[in-house]
Formats: sequence, structure tokens, C-alpha cells
Amino acid sequence: MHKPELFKKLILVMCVTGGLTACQQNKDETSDVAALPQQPTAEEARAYVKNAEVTLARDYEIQGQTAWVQANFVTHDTNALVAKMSEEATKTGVALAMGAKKFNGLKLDYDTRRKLEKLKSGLTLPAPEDEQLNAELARITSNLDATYAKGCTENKECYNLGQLSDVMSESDDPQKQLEAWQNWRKVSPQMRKDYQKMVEIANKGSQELGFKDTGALWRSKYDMPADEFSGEMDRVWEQVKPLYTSLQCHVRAKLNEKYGDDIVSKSGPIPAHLLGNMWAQSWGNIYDDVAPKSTVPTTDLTARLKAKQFSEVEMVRTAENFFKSLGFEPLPDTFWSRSLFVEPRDRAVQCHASAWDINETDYRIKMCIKKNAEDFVTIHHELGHNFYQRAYNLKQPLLYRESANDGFHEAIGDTIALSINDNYLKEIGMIDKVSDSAGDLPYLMKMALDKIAFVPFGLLVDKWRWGVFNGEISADEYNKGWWELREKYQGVKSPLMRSESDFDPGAKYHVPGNTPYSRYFLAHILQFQFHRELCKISGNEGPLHRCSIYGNKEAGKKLIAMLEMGSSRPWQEALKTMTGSDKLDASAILDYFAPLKTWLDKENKGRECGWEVASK
Ligand code: X8Z
Ligand code: ZN
Repeated sequence: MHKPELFKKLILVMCVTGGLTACQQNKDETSDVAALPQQPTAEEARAYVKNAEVTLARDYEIQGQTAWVQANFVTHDTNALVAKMSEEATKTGVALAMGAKKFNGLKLDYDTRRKLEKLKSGLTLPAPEDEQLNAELARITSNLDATYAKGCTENKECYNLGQLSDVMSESDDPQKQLEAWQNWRKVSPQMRKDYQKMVEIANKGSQELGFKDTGALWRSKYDMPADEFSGEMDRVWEQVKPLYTSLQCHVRAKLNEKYGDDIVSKSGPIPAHLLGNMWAQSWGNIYDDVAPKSTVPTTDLTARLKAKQFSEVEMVRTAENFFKSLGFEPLPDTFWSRSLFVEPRDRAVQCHASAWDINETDYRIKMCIKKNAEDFVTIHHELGHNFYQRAYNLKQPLLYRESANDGFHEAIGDTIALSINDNYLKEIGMIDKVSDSAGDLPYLMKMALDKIAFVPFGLLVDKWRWGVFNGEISADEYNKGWWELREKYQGVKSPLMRSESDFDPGAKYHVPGNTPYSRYFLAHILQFQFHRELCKISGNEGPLHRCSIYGNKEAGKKLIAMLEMGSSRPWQEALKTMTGSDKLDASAILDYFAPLKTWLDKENKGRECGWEVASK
């Protein structure tokens, strides 16, 4: 609900609200399912799927509205309403999944088979059929989410994540950054017990549906065997790793120059509070510390937004204009009247940005926008969700109203935002002059700090959760397991001694929010594949980082066609229609950053790159 672009997954979690009548109806359907004959027919399978789509559609809107109100007004009561709603919805989702299993092995037409598979694996956290456990799961998930949104410790000391994040990104005082880093992590220890219980219940639910554990369920959603999927993630990471290692090496050397050996060693992992971001997941905010020396300063978009006195709404309008320039229809009036753009002063809201489709015509974003370049990009990210949702909602039946895979959803707005370069900014009057080729390296460095730095983080969050779900990371080693992965993949370490009375994964929204994270890893690879292709269609002949697809209707047409497919075909096919290849492929991201890699390798001469990983 907090990640409503996932709603099409969540519909399965939250299909029923609306009180007794709806519940009753669902009970009836459940018993219909139980009464299916031993050898069901293809006709019954088709009827089952049709019925499931009607059931899921029925309460979609009221569920969205309930979740919207809770996320915009986090209180004891709205949490209770959401918990009740997800309890009912999970019950229906589980019943539909169980019923779908009865058609296993039956020869069916393509769509009926595909939709049955979606019914079986659509839930994110399935509950067991036991009613009490289902109710407990719903209570826990809603509490975890609210704890994060409110940002208060068990002792009722409260922190504002937005303000702490400003310290992380703007302060030049490592002591203040450390304090902000530490304070935010005081909110999460109280989640630990609930989290452990939640894992236990969801695993039981997943097992009842026939999955080994909840992680196996999450990995089963990619049109390929679950193990193959994790192999694909690792394969692509190996492609990006040399570039990441070069970047980490350069950044570490620069931070070592700035802070000295006592704070940043020349050969170990980098302390996590010095990278300009609360989770050290993207490093664009420390650009000034690590920038290549150049006669040409890179465009400071934050400064340009300030100079032009852009309001939050104007930032969103500008992003909408980009989509319109590609041929997308404007967003509806209700988008502008119902979205949340500015953090309210008088109540707790879930500030983590999200995009919602309440029904086929009602689209919104919820975001506590800051007037800076980072949030300008995030606005494009969120609108990408809304335009994707509308494209498939208008073309596809309910069970196909989701992206080709969840990485595609996360990649669309980012793909558009890859065009936010000098060429584009000049075209829309944000800057007067496009920098010459001397500006390339600074720009690529800025982009790499955001995009390349993110890749290992995008990989490890779910490595941690997969380990938690399958028991490899036991409850008494949650925090240890987290930091081992952070060190291993990112070469980033905790700035303070941590122990099992901490629960640092809980300080990252998607963990208490139960939003799978591999999607962002996929998106960071896919967006460059999309960008490369759309640039080709636009007739771009220069380097990829100078390409802007703004205003190109041909590129827009190709993009829209893919969005309209929803999840009706395997993602590999959607990718192929768009790019000619059916494989996840890091060559596009590597092409994009090739000049930077050459530069980094030169800079890193004589430096010792890489880092030792403490053995388990
Ligand atoms: O959560 C998000 C979006 C909403 S789907 C703002 N992102 C990830 C994060 O913030 O951790 C976008 C990039 C990665
Ligand atoms: Zn997103």
C-alpha cells in the first residue's frame, strides 16, 4: 500500500475490504474453490480466473483509498484500518492462490495458465490459512510501516528523516553526520522482534503455497526458475563490479585525503556516514569532494532550480512535460488536486516517495519534495510509475495490470531522467549554455556517484532478506549478516560498533515496508538498456550521456507500446520488443560510463584498490 506501484501485486494481498458483505462473499468463493471436482477442466480453469479478476477488482479502489489515507495521516486508527484491510485481503489472496493450484498440470491456453501462475505467486507476504496468524501478520506489517513513518524511538524521542538526511547530504562536519546516522538507527531496534515473528509467519504462509520460503516466492516472479534468477543477478553484478571497484577506490582515496587515515583508511571499506546519504546507497551529494578537476564546472541543477524559483508543483509540471513531449497524454486534473507534494507540518505522513493508481482514472504521487536536483529526478521516477500504470490499466485485464517485471516499473521514470543533461536543460531554458566536451567527465562522475554506487546496494538488500527468510541469517545475527553484506558488496562499513541490540536493516524503508528490493538493481541495469535503444531511435549519434530523448515521438511510441503490454508476456519478450535483446545486459551501463572508467583507471594508478572482507 505504501508502494502502490506494486499494487497489482498487493491487490492479491489486499483484495477485500468493505466490511462484512464483501468478506462473506469471499468466504463463499473460498468454499466454491474447495468444492472443485478432483479433475478440473480447462473450462473451469478459465471461469476460475475470470472470477478471480472480478473478485480482485471489486475492492481495489476502496483498498487504495484506505491505504492512501493511512499513508497521509499515520495514526493509531488508520493503522488499525489498514491492518484489518490487509488481513481480509491476504485471506482472499491465499484462497485464490490455493484454488489456482488445483489446476496444476492441466493443459491450458496461454493466458489462463499465465494468470493462474500469477495468482499463485502474486502475494508478497502470504499468511498461513490460520486466522490468528493472518491477523498477527497484518498487525505486524502495519506497525512496522508506521514505526518507520513516525520515526520515534521506544522512548518517544522522535526524528525527522528529511532533516537528518539534509545533515547527511549537506553538512561538512563528520561528527554531525555520524550523529544523524546514529540517531536514525535508534528508531529501528524496536522492529526486531516483530520482524522476526513476521518472517516466521510469512514463511509458513509461503510453504503452504508450495514455496520453500518467502525468499523463494519472491524469486519466483521472473518468468524463469527462481535459482536461475539469482544467478542472473550475480552474473550482471560481475559485469558491473570492476567499474564499481574503480569508483569506490577513487572515492575512498579522496575521502582519505579529506579526513585522514584515522577516519578513512586507504585500503579498507569506507565508513558509511561519509558518503552523503543516510544509507550510503547513492553518493551524488559528495560530488564536490571527488570531482575530476576540470575547467568546466558541471551544471548545478539544484542551484538552477533555486535561481528560477521553482516551486514543488512546477518541478512536477516540468517532469510531466517531458512525458507529454514523448506523446503521453497529460495527467488528469485529479492528479494535481489529490497528490501530496509537500510534507505537512501538522501530522505524520509516510514521506518515502510513492506513486498510486486508485482506479483507472485516478493517479497520484505522495512525496515530501525538496527543491533540489535529487528530488527533481525522483519526481520523474514517480511519474514513470503513474504513466506505466495508466498505460496498462487502459489496455490489460486485471491480472496483467503490472509491469513486465518489477524492475521495469522502477526503470521507466529513471530512463526519462537519464535525459536530464545540459542539452535538455538548455532546451527547456534552465541553462543558457551547454558545456563542451570538457564537461563530460564531471557529468559522468556525478551520474556514476548516483547510478554505479547504487548497484551493489540494490543487490545486497534482498541478499540479506533471502538469507533471513531461508534461515542462513538467523535472528541472533540479523545485524551481523547485514554488515557482512554491506562490506562484501559495497566496501562500506559501519562507522560505529554495532551489536544485535541494533537492527540497522530496519532503518531502510523497504525492510519495514516489505518492498522487495531486487527491482531497483534490475532497474539500474535496464534503464541504460532502454536509454541506449531510445537514443538510437531518436537518431542520437553522440555519446549516450549527451543524448536527450525529449520531444522524440518515435522513441515515445516504442516506450508506450512496451508499457501497454503490462505483464501480459514474459518480461524477456517485452525487453526484446523494445531493445532487440531478451537478456539483462550491463553492456549499456558500461558503454555509458566508458570514458569515466578510463579516467578512473588512470587516477587509481598506484592506489591499492579493493578491500579485504572479514571472514565469517
Ligand atoms: O524507493 C524508491 C523510490 C520509490 S519506488 C523513491 N527508490 C529506492 C530507494 O529509495 O531506496 C528509488 C531508488 C531506490
Ligand atoms: Zn519506484
